[in-house]
Amino acid sequence: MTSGEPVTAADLVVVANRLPVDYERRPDGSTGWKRSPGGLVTALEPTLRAREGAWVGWAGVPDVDVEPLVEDGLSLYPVRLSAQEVEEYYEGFSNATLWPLYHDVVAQPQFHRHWWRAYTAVNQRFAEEVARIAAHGATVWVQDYQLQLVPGRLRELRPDLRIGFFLHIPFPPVELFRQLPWRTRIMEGLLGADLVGFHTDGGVRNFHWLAQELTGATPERDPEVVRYGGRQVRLGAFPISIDSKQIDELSRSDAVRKRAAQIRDELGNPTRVVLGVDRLDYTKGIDVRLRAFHELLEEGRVTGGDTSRIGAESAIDTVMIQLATPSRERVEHYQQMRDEIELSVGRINGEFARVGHPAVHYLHRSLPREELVAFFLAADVMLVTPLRDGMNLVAKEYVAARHDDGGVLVLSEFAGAAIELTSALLVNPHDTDGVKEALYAALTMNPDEGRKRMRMLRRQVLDHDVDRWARSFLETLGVKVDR
Ligand code: GDG
Repeated sequence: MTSGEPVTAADLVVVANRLPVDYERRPDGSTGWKRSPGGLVTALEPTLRAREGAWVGWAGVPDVDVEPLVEDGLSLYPVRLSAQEVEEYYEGFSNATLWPLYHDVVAQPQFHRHWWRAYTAVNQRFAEEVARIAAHGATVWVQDYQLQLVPGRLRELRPDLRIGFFLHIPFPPVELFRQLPWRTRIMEGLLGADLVGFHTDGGVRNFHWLAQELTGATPERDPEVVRYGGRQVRLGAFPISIDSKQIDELSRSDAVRKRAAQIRDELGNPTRVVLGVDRLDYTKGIDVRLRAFHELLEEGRVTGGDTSRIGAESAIDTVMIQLATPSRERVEHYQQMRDEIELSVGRINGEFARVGHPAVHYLHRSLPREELVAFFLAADVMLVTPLRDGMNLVAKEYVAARHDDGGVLVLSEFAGAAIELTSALLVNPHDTDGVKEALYAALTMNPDEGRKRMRMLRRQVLDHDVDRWARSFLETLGVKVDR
């Protein structure tokens, strides 16, 4: 799949922790690249291709030196990370310090000076690689919390560049951010950009305040601009989205529709199917929805696999499916949480399943895209209950997959998506009774009302896709995007 020479002076450079391909060591000893298609690459590929575009990131395997490559016409520049750096910069500072801190401290962040040192060293390396390959006056778009020092370092190395930064996770409230021992360094790093983007206005406000408090940046008349180091830094909310049309089309295909019907059949054709789809992460509130479902079973308002229980005739015959993609399995909090979730699933099934008919179906693996969309189409109720989430693309994907206007979305107020998806049943995930009642309301919703809500949700998601997101960020940064 690789051909051609990588560009040596790129006009537009995307910098992310990971490349859009993974380096693979195969069982037979050979090595190669596997595409790992994500929303970001889908959104940016046309623009990157239309210019002399390049992508800088880690190949996903430690301690390998790989040459720059061209993959489907896109120049990719791998950054080398040692096994120790993966442990300290990625699993440590990124995923055990910043991730919990930025998600409202739903788990305790760990502060270690050697993790911070690895984070600064790796950010420096990314910045140097970009400085080496970017053309004079090029545009650089830095992605996410793993690379917050890159804009600052890059500006020192290459003041000629136009630099944008987008944060995919929430930017935390002032009081929480101030816990970070290196808070001023992070703010200075981000202020190296010309444009700093967040999912929501809340992120913009938190950043605006902290920039003044920690770095002496001064406000401008425009509330989305601060002055720092003699330059103007623009801030803005750019809610990310999905390739809505692609999911809509996939969900209309014969294969996916057939598979959706088959899934319901395999579940024993229950009256209602409830679905959760997440990376297995403690921010996603998987425990919250299991608790709500468990209580509805205990109260006899729904029945799981065992329809022979006393009082079951008045209960709604409901099956829950939780798909949990393996994630960050070497980080301690994730191991603990996995154990807790699997314990809950076991308890619920122990009490409420019948042989061959579990009440909760739990899969800890990643599924192909088509299969995922078939699950969306098969589910009457989608439960998205994060304690905190930057956006949550799953909520938008569910909506895009419901070309039949069917299905009800129950969505946490603490997901960025709640700002746009106001016709969902919005819940506070800390309020178990509230989640339980919303789930029951979704299970018993009048079909006309359900369709009305879904139509409104679909209008929003189909009009605001990931292409529009990327275009609006780049245009605000001053890049002319022509397609
Ligand atoms: C971060 C922020 C923000 C999941 N399981 C499978 C699978 N997935 C796909 C989903 C979705 C993606 O993974 C998950 O995206 P989310 O947005 O829900 O969550 P994070 O991974 O935490 O993403 C988040 C996002 O960045 C973008 O800015 O929205 O707030 O935390 O696309 O469909 N895909 C396949 N099989 C699976 O089993 N194929």
